[in-house]
Amino acid sequence: MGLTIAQKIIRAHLVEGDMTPGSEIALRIDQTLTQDATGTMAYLEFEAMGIDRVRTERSVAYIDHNTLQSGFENADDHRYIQSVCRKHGIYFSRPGNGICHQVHLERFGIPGKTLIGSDSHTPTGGGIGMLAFGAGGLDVAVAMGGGAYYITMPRMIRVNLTGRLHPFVTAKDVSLEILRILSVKGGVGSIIEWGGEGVATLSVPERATITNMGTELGATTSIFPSDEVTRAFLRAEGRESDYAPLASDPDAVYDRVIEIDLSSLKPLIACPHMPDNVVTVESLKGTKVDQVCIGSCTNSSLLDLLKVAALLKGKTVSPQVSVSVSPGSRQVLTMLSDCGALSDILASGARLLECACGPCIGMGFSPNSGGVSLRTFNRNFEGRSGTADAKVYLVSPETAVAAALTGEITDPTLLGEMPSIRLPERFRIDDSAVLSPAPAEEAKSLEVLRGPNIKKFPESRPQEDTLSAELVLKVGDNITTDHIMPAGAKILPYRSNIPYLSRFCFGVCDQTFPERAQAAGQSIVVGGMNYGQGSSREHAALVPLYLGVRAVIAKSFARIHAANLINAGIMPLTFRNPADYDRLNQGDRLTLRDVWQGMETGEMTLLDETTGERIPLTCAFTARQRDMLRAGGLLAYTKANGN
Ligand code: MIC
Ligand code: SF4
Repeated sequence: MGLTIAQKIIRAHLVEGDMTPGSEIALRIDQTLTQDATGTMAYLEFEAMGIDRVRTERSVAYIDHNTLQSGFENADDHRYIQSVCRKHGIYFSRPGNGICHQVHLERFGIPGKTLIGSDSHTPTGGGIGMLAFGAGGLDVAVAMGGGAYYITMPRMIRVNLTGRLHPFVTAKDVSLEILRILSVKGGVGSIIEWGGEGVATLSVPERATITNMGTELGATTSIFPSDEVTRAFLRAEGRESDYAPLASDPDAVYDRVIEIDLSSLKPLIACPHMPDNVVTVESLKGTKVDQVCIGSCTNSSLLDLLKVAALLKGKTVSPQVSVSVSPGSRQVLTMLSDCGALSDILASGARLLECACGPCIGMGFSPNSGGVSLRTFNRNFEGRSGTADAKVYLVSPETAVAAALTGEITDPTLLGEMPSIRLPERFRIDDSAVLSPAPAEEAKSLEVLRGPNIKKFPESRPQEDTLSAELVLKVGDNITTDHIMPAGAKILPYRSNIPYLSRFCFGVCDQTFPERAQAAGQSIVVGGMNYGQGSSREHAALVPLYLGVRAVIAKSFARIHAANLINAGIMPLTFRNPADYDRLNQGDRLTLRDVWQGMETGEMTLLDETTGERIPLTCAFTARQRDMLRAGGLLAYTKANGN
C-alpha cells in the first residue's frame, strides 16, 4: 500500500509504536523552535533536566510575542533566553527579527524534517514540506534534550485542489473555506495533506498561510508536497541545497478526501468570535469598520505585503479607520523598503508596527470600545484583541485593504485590476540578527542571567488513588486557552511568573475563579466539547496546577492542551455519555475512587457527593501517560526515567 507524505516522514522518524491510527507513536525530532511567551518556561524546564547542550539538528529561540517592554519583565526574560541559548547550543533570533514561523520558514525550514515548536502555529512549516507540530514547552524541552515526541498516530485527510484562484481570492480564503467545511473541531486527530494539480499554482508563503490555519481546524498538523515551487523558494533564500522532493504515493490511502476547486472560491470572512464562523465578504458589505490590522504569522510574507502596497499605492486610507501593518520579518521589511513598496504603505496613512506578533496577541493596538476590527490573523476569540467587547473578523490582506480604503466591509474584487506581483528571484539574506551559540568548551563557563520576574514553576504532585475535590468551575463548549489563561499586554510580561499570572486565570469566564480555587485547596474543572482549543501555552495547565486543579472533566479535549495537562500531572477525563455534563453543578463535591485502577482499565466512576449521582468517565491514557500522572507530570517522569 502506498504512503501519504506525512506517513513517509513519520516512518523515517519513528522510534516507538506503529503507524496504526489512534495508537501512540514516538517521533525523533530534528528541529525545535520556541517563542518568548512560552520559551522562558521551556528553557527553565530544559535547565531542570540538567542537559548541557541541545541534541537536535537545529534549535532556535525567537523573541516575537513580548516585545513591548513596558517594564523590566520582558527585557529580563529576553536576556535570560539569550544567555540560555548561548550556553546550551540554541540559535537566538533577536527581538525585531520577526515572527518565529515566518523567520523559520525563510531561514531554517527543511522539507522532510520534523519540527516541534512551543507555539500552536508551528505547522506553518508544513508549507515547505516539514512535518511540524505545536507542542507544550515541556515537550519541546524534552525534544531539545534528545527525547522523542509522543503523539497519537493521526488519520489522514487529503484536500485535493483543482483550478486556480481568481485575482483578489487568496490562500487565506482557502483556509477560511476549509474551516467552513470542517469547523474548528473537524481536523482533530488528523493530518491534513494538500494535493492535486492546484498545488503548483500556490507559492510557499501561500501554502504556509494554509498550513498555519490548519491549527484552527484542530488538526495535528498540515502539510504540502515539496516540489519545484519549494525549490525556487529555497533557492531565493540561498538554501537550494536544503531542497528535497516529497510527494505522496499515487496509491496512498486517505481516511477522507475533500475537493476544492480554487476557481470557484470567493473572498471569505470569519465573523466574531470563532475562525469557523465563515461567510462571504459580499454578504457583510457596508458594515462599518474601525480598525484594520495586516500581519501575523498567517499573512505577513513579502508576497502578502507587496500586494497590500500595490493596492494602497497612491491612495489614502479612510479617516474613520486606524490601519496597522506588521511585516513578518526583517527580511520582508527590508525588501519592502528596498523596492519602494514601504513608502506606498506609509504614504497611504497606515501605521507601521514592529516585525512581531503585536496586535494578534493583544500586545497593543487594541480596538476602540465595541469596535469592528478586520484582521489578517488566524484567531478572533473573544477578548483576545485586548478589548472585551470588540468584534474581530478574519480576512485576507486584499479584503483588509478594501476595508481600509472604504471604511466598510467591501468585496475586494471591486478594487479594480489586481496589480501583477512577482516575487524576486533572490531574497535579501542577512542573518546578523540570529545569534549563534557559543562553542561547547567556552559554553561551560558561561552564566545564565536571571531577573526577579523569573519565578520557579509549580511543583506537580503525583495523582493519588482517591481524589476528593470541589467542582470549582463549570464552563461550556469550545473553551480556548485564551479563556483559561488570557494573554495581552497587561499579562504577557508575566509568563515566567506563575503566581502572578494565576490572578487572571479564567478571567474571561469568571473573575472569582482564582480565589475560589485557592480556597478550595484541590479542585476539579468541568468543560464541554473541544476544551482547551487554540494556543499551545502550557500556562493554561501550569496555572490551574498552581491553583490546585487536579482533574478536568470535559466532553472532549483539544490535542495539545490534553497533552499539557498530563505533562503537568493533571488528569483530563471525558464523560462516557456527553449528556452527563448536565448532571454536574458548580460547587458540588466530587469523589473519584480507585484512580490508579481506573487509569489501567480506562474507566472511572465519578461520585457526586452533593447529589448522590454516579457518572461514568473514560480516560484513554497510554502506559506512558499513566506513569507520568503517577510520577506527577513529565518533568518528574523524565528525571526518573532519563531520556
Ligand atoms: C497564540 O497565537 O495564541 C500564541 C500566543 O502564539 C500561542 C502561544 C502562547 O500562548 O504563547 C500559541 O498559539 O501557541
Ligand atoms: Fe504570534 Fe499571532 Fe502567530 Fe500566535 S498566531 S505566533 S501570536 S502572530
